[in-house]
Amino acid sequence: MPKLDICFSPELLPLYDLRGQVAVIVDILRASSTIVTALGEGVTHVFPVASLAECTAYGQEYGCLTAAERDGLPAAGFDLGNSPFGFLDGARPVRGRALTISTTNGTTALRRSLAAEAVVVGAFLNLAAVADFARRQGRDVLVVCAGWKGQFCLEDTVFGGALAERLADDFDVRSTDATLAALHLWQQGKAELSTYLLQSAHVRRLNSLEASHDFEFCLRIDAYAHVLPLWQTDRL
Ligand code: 3SL
Repeated sequence: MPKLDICFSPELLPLYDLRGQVAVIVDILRASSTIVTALGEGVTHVFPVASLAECTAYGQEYGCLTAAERDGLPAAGFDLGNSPFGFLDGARPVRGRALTISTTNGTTALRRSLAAEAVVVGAFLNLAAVADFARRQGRDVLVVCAGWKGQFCLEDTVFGGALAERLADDFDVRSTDATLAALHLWQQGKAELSTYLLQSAHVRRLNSLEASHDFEFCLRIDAYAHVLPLWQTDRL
């Protein structure tokens, strides 16, 4: 039976061998949720990049929309920040456009995970799509939590627990303490997920940036149940 494990921070990635595995990149607040929303709202594909300079360069080379965030705030000089509402509120048409995005933690975590056999972006918004993909692949899964500047994040870990619960019949979700801990946290919080995660550091950070509506949106389980951002060559 394949195994599901959880890497609590990209800083821990050197401890894992990604080869042959499915890597699920998760940054619930907000990069992975924003990428899923963008694709769900008709963006054709996404170039996730680590640096702002790359974001500018991709924007120029491909003529695509640019989105960038640093320290929770939209970075200057780009079309959009990292709020899913940038793809929803209709202020800027996104359907049919490509997008490049750079965020503090999420897109960097993805770029650092490309040694995996398959790389997908996971969020509560597309939990079903990620679980279906993992089942079809039948390979070991590593959930890579983007965290915050190398530190553990509650919301990314709780997502790992939610995915482990969905896959519990088909995957070994009991062989690492990381997955056990994530399952316990998810089971503790799932009945009142928003209340539970209100305690988390990043929610407090977003609230101070007046982005609390983003938080509620990012917890909508399976709102984009069929959106699967899958890394192919150089894009999702
Ligand atoms: O670090 C990231 O990748 C971002 O998702 C953080 S924020 O939610 O935009 O602050």
